[in-house]
Amino acid sequence: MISGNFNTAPGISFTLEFFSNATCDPSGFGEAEAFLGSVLGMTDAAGNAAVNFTAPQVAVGSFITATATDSLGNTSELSNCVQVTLANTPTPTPTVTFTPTHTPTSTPIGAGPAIDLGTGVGQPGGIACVPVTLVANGALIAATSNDIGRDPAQISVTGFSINPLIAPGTPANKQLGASTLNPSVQRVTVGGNQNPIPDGVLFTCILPIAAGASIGSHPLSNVPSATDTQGSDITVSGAAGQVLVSSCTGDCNGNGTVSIGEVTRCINLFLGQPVCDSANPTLSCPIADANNSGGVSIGEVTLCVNNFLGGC
Ligand SMILES: [Ca+2]
Ligand SMILES: [Ca+2]
Repeated sequence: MISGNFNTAPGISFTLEFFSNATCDPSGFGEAEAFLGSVLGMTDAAGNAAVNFTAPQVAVGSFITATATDSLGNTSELSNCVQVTLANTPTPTPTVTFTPTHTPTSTPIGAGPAIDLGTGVGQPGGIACVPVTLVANGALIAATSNDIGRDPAQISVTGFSINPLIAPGTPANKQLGASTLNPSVQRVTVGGNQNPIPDGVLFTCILPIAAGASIGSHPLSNVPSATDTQGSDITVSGAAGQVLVSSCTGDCNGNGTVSIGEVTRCINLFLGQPVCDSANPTLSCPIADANNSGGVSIGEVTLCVNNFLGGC
């Protein structure tokens, strides 16, 4: 059983169909001999839909193909064939770690406040979305500042997007400010009043990746500072971040494979979820946007599916 969850506009349906074939068409692309099953999403009034796909047993040596269909009945071409090997279902293989991932600052009891940079994943010529997260550990923090450094030859900056949950109009009512300290360091501030900031994402960095950027991890340095609700300086720590550059369309977390959950994220982007989500960075996946158009097409969903079926 493969499960996932959609969250998008209400009343939208989407189907992903899987087929098995005794042989593969000489073109390398699939036929659709035997229907295996489908992942179906129909969102409810709140925009949620659960999807489940039970993959039946498939003969070793046969070929798997897939199509994606949107709510208007537009169906993608059949994907390329993927031959079934010993693990004889198209279930996701265990994920393989190919680069060091964001070091989660596990914050022990009694630790001070921290403002951590996260990991963003993107392709050469694309963008990465890197969240910056406050863990107050009980401190009442009213304003933050982070000096965020990078190699400007590889990674540039188009902007910073405040988490809408703390933006003007919310109880925290915070303003975001950004300035350039030097060609490789940006200072980003969150503040404007003495209201405490709740734990969670402060803002997301939108970072264009050079077309010639090398595949792998590009570090982001982080020098944090903060003041409390009395206006006094308060000591904060902060983890460094990174941009993971990959060429695997749909590999939202940059671990080298596309999981069924990442296929679902590709579909949600196709349905209108933003490629960078400042309120919910775990939904961001700019690497699903293969042509850097700012959105994900049905053809790009098929690329995600192909990388799910055949690996990157
Ligand atoms: Ca992945
Ligand atoms: Ca696109």
